[in-house]
Amino acid sequence: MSETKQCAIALGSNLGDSQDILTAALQVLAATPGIAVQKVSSWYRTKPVGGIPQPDYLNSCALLQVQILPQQLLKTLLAVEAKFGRVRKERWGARSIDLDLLLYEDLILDIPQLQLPHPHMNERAFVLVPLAEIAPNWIEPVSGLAIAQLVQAVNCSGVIKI
Ligand code: PH2
Ligand code: MG
Ligand code: MG
Repeated sequence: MSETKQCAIALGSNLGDSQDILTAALQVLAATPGIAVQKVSSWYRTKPVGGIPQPDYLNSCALLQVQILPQQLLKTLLAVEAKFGRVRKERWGARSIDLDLLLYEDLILDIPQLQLPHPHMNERAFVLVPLAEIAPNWIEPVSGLAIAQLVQAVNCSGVIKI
C-alpha cells in the first residue's frame, strides 16, 4: 500500500516509569517501516476510569501517517505493547502500556479484532483532551462531530496537563 493514511492513537500507562515507557514506544513506532509519527500531544495525568482501584494514568495521543492497513497497524501496536511488558490480566486493570487505535482516516469498521473509531473514545476525557490538542478539527465519523466539539461534552476535571 503506497497511499498515506492519517491515524490517531491513544497512549496510556499507570505502572512503572510511564513517561519513559510511552516515549520509548513512540520511538519504536517511528522506527517501524510504514509508520511516521506526525504529532504528539502533551502528557496528561488522569484519574483512572473503570476497573478496580488503581494508580492515576499518564495519557497522551499521537497522530500517525501510515502506509499499512488498520489490521497491520493494530498488530504493530500489540507487538509494541508486548515489547514493553504489557501483561493482560483483568479488563481495564493497571498496565505498563496501552496503545489504542482511535481513528484511521474516516473509516468505520466493526470486526471482532478491531472497531473503528475506538468504541469508547467519545466518552473518555483522557482520550479527547489530548486528541483535541493535536487534532481539534478531525471529524469523528460515527457522531459526525469534531473532536473539539466532543471534548466539550465530557467532564475533563480528572485530566491534568503536566
Ligand atoms: N484506560 C483504560 C481504563 N481506564 N483510565 C485512564 N485515566 N486512562 C486510561 O488510559 C484508561 C483508563 C482501559 O484501556
Ligand atoms: Mg485502552
Ligand atoms: Mg488497549
